[in-house]
Amino acid sequence: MIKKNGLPILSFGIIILSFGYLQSCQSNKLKDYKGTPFADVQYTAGAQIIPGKLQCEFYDLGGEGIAFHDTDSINSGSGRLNPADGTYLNEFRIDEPVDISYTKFRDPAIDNTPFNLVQPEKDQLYVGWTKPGEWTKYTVNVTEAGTYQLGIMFTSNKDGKISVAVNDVDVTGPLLIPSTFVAADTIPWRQWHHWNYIDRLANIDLKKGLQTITLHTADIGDMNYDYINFELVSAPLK
Ligand SMILES: [Ca+2]
Ligand SMILES: [Ca+2]
Repeated sequence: MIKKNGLPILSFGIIILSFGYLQSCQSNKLKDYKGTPFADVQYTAGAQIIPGKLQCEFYDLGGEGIAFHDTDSINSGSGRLNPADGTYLNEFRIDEPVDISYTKFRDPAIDNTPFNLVQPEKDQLYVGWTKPGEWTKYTVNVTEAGTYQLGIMFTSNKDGKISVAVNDVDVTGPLLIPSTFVAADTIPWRQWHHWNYIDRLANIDLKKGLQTITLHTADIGDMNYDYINFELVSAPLK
C-alpha cells in the first residue's frame, strides 16, 4: 500500500515544497531589499496597493542603486524648473536626483492644451526627464493574485520604450510608449506636455503579498510617467 500510494504522495510533497520554495524566494528577495515604501508629511499610506494606481513619483526610499537609478545627481524639476518656494509640489523630493514635476493648468496653457490625447488632472506629480537605463522601484502590496492589465498615463516626445520588472525579473520586455508629439503645437517645450493614457499596455501575473515593481526606461527616454494602473482581469487558475 505504501509503495502504491508513494508516488502521488511524493508528487504532492514536491508541489508543496516547490510552492514553499517560491514563497521563500519571494520573501527573501524582499528581505534582502534595502528600500522601503515612500512616506512624507502628506503620504503615509505605506506600500501602494494593487489593484489600483501606482503613482510613479512615490518610488521607494533607499537612494541611488536601491530604490532608483538616475543618470545624474540633479532633480531637474523640483527646485529647478519648479523653484523652491516652500510649496509641497515645487519641493517634492527636492534633494533626490529622480526628476519630478507636476501638471500645471495655466494661461498660457502648459498641461491643459487641446493637444492632449487624454486630459490629465491638474497638480499631478510625475517622473520626467527620463533617460534610457533609468529606473524607479516600488514596494507594493498585491491584495489579489491574478493577471493584471497595465495602463499608463504619460507623455512621450518620441517613440520611447519602458519595461516592468516584478521582484527584479523583467516580465514585459520593451513596451512601446507611442509618441505624443503634435506638429501643430508650435511651442517646442510643450511637446513634453501632451498627455495620453494607454489602457492595454501589457498583461502580467502577480502573486498576492508584498513585492517590488520596477519601472525601467528601456529606450529613447523623453517620457513623463504619472501613474501605472493595475487592473485585475482574471483570477489565478484553481
Ligand atoms: Ca536627474
Ligand atoms: Ca503621479
